Amino acid sequence: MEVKKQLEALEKTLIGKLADVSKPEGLNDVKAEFLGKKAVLSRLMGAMKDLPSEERPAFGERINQTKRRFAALIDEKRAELDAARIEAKLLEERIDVTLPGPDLASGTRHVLNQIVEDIEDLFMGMGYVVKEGPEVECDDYNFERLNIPKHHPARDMQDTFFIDKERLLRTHTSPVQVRTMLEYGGEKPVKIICPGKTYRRDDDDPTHSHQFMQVEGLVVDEDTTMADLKGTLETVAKAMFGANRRIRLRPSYFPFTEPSVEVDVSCAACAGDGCPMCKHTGYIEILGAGMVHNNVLSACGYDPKRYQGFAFGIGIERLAMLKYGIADIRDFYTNDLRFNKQFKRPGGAR
Ligand code: 2NL
Repeated sequence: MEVKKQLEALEKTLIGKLADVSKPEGLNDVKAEFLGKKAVLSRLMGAMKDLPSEERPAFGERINQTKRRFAALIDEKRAELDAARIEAKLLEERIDVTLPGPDLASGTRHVLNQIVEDIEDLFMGMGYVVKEGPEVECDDYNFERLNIPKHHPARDMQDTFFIDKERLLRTHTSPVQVRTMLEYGGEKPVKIICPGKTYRRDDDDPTHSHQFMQVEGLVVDEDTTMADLKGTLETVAKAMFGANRRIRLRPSYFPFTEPSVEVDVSCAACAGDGCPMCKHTGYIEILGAGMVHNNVLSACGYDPKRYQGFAFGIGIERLAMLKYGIADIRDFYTNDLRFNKQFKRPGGAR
């Protein structure tokens, strides 16, 4: 039983060495030492030929058993080390997906565009289509078909940026409505809003800018009345300034509407009682509107005997100044980030 003891001692040595191995590569040396050609086991196998032949099978089997056992111990250790290596790698590469991301500097939608887009959303919800058009226009669409006759003061060089005799920078977005009526061919109902940049020859000061934003609206159909206009504008006033606001119409004059009105909204600061904000009138003017002039309908291909329409024009800067208490219109165009960022909306751009 000398061999048995020897093999048991060998196994103990192997287990001891395996315990010291910390990397799979280290197992190769151990394997060579215990199972290689020059290993003790191989030498014992070689010594088998000196044994009496009847003892050889049992001896050989014993050695082979030990070989399998050693190989199994080494494989086991290898599997253990491989698993530990993967575990360590996973741990090292672990990402905590619940950590907040870095604070990316995001821009701010310009306050004027925010208001324009709010108005677009409101009107799209009422079935209007948003129409845009060129900023360089012809006299015909900007003035002539809008019942602004030759020699009208609005056509004066003083008020309009002319490019040449025929072309100019549009002074309102009305030419987009003219284009749409012509496009629709005098047959189908019109229900559009037209946002965009407009230009007037003004000296810039706290309340005037040579470039400004407008949203105009136009509805043309077979039974359109002033009551439709008033209800629509009330909806706008409540959406822009709050559900408790009321509106008031005052007679006014525009060449392209008849009758024409100026629209006031009840003062948000004093609820109509009168305060410095509304100059003690209880109301603040927010837009102009009216029923589309028959001459305009005719000039744009719609039969005034069959069709009526209403239209309105909103100056976006003035609206924003009222809504946010901004004193100088030029603040919109200076692009001072300290100004622009005040209108950042929570949760994203809109
Ligand atoms: C204002 C007044 C207004 C319109 C614009 C319009 C357009 C067509 C036909 C008739 Cl195509 N009218 N637009 C009508 C009334 C007033 O704007 O003070 N805007 C700032």
